[in-house]
Amino acid sequence: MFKLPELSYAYDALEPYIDAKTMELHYTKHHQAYVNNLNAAIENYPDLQNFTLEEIICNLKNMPDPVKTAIEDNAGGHLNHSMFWTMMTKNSKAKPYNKLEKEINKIWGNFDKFKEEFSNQAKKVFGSGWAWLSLSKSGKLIISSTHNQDNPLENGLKPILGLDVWEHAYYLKYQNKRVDYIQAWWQVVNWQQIEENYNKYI
Ligand code: MN3
Repeated sequence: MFKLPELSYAYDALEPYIDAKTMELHYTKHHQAYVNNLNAAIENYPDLQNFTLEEIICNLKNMPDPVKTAIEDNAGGHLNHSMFWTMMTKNSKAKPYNKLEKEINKIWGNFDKFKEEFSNQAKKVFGSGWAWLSLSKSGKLIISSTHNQDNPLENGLKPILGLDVWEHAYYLKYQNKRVDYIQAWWQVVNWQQIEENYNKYI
């Protein structure tokens, strides 16, 4: 059965950018609910219980019809949030600094241009969803977004950076001001982890 992964920092570690109350609710309530609902959905399908999360996400179309939607929503929610927690740190460097930095500069010209495009993508997500930086099949970095809890893996992309723009991720502190949340979030991006994610795929 799937489990909530451990958080490697305290709920208040990302203050003032991500407030402790939001962090706690997001992790202990929202993420936990995705885990619980995913386990409930696969309860009667023993063979699915041996799948990794990634295997489930990459095989959504083969999931049993009665639980297909529940699996899509909750496996996605579990994977997205498991990734998201590791993509943030209180010891954030201002920007990527290695191979990823070079590649970003090559494609967008400089980091600020990249940041602007990613932020715009995040701002534009209508309703609930995520903004992503991923590697395409041909190994090119691309910015995209997904709705609800869809993950870029479903489209054959390899996600290395993601931003949750569901209201539950920011409403307590930022209310309707998603743009302010996006701007603040850049202060806690764990570029060391994002570089590692990138290196894993290239
Ligand atoms: Mn969320």
